[in-house]
Amino acid sequence: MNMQPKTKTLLQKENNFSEWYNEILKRAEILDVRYPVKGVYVWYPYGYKLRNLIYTILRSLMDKEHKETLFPLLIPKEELMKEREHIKGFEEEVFWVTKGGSTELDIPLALRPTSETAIYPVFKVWIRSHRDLPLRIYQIVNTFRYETRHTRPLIRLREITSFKEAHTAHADRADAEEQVKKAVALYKKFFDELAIPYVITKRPEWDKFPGAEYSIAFDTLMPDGKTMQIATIHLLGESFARTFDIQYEDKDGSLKYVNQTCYGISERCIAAVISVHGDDHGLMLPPEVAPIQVVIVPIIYSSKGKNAEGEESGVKEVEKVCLAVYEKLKKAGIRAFFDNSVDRPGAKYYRWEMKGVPLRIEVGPRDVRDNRCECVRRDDFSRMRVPLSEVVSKVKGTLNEIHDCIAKRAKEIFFANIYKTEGYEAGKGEEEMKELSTKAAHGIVSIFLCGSQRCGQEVEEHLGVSVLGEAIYDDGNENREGGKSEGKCMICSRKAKRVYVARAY
Ligand code: P5A
Ligand code: ZN
Repeated sequence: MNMQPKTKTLLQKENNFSEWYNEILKRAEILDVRYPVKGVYVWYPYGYKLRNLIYTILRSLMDKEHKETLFPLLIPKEELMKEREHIKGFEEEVFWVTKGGSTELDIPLALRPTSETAIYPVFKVWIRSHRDLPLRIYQIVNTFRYETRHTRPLIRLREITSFKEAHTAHADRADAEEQVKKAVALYKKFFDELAIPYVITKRPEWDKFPGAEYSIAFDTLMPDGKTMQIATIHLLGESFARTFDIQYEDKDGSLKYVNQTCYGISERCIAAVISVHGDDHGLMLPPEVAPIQVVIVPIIYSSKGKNAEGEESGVKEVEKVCLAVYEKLKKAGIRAFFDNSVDRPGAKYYRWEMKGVPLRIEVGPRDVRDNRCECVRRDDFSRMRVPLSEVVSKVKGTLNEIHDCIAKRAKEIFFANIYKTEGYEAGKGEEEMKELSTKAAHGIVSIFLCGSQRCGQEVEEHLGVSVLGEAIYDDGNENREGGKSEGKCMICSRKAKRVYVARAY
């Protein structure tokens, strides 16, 4: 497989994020965008490994309280159409299978855009008694959405390949609301492990999931100043239960509708890891999810392309030490790779920096003599000499440090780009609107808004932003501390709460 690009120009994440993003996907071998269907892409093996490591974390968090299942991709038209609000929201996004060979199907089949209408008819037969509750399941599948807005790899797909969707049923609303909180906590843990900062908001009425009572979303900030929704959690209440007749027999023998929630994450979480942490040298992967955590590079050529020491035995010695280091790391459970290819060290550095390998170990003849190696960190390029006897413990410690540094840096940038306004409570002047608009071009702005759709949409149009929603839950946003939590709507002057607005993906 020849997937190595020839050009080595430095990329510019800050100046042209969109180009940077597309180049990184190609050069780091994450996704091949040459598949001839719009919004549908191919995972390269390296990208798929990254995907699997990220989803292993997600799975292990889910498995604590959910059972993994697998439902069919095809949904009969009748089921998909049952829930009025739900289908209103999705009907323009559904791909249909209408033929088997040349025969028109009696019942058209939808490719799931999400699986409520595949799963809930089965919940109806699975759930009999209060003893069956709570029921918590999830699946990781591909879903299809006929997106009409600009499609983008990992971000806006027509085939979402890695849709993790959870569906739960509860005896009452209190238990369902408790589940919403648990899901928020679970997603917080997940994004914390990926070192991705976020705000958590309750979406406005007009932007909630079709069929839900309310929706909660996680949004992160992309390098171009736009937010991206990376997870959503919905309280469904009884609406789907009534539509699909999901009832259980309570302790007193009465029949009751279940109360439901659902929540989901897609490969946007991978887009976030790539975009938030990457730099002009390429990917920068948190060690937990890096397919290769440590790459070992023998330094046996001088800058002139010759063996620096000019002796064969030196080469062999270096290789021997590299192998020994590799074995030690592997034994310790570290994903190490010994790059013994014929490429020059410079080419190797370039390649593994592009691929986001957190730590590089270099071994040259002098290191062999001194029983040591040299470690170079991907996050700050700092170097450190390490005695061979300490290599495992030093690598482990350094990988942990790298995670913390990456997380800290991402958080600093994120919170530096959340702007809190105090003075724009109502009757805003032209100047103030301009200032708000400028700030919203770089990040997230917190303003006072009443809950009405009219005021929300006026702000959206005036500032060219989306209303993310009311900030809820403790999301570690120091920025929110200290300011007033209630004020007057900047449009209509009525009583209002703090709401985040931003330009959104
Ligand atoms: C929750 C899971 C749902 O579909 N049903 C089951 C609920 N919610 S959602 O908000 O519509 O989608 C969940 C998350 O999926 C991401 N997402 C996408 N990612 C890539 N391409 C798309 N076309 C796409 N559409 C949605 C979002 O992160 C969303 O929060
Ligand atoms: Zn208002």
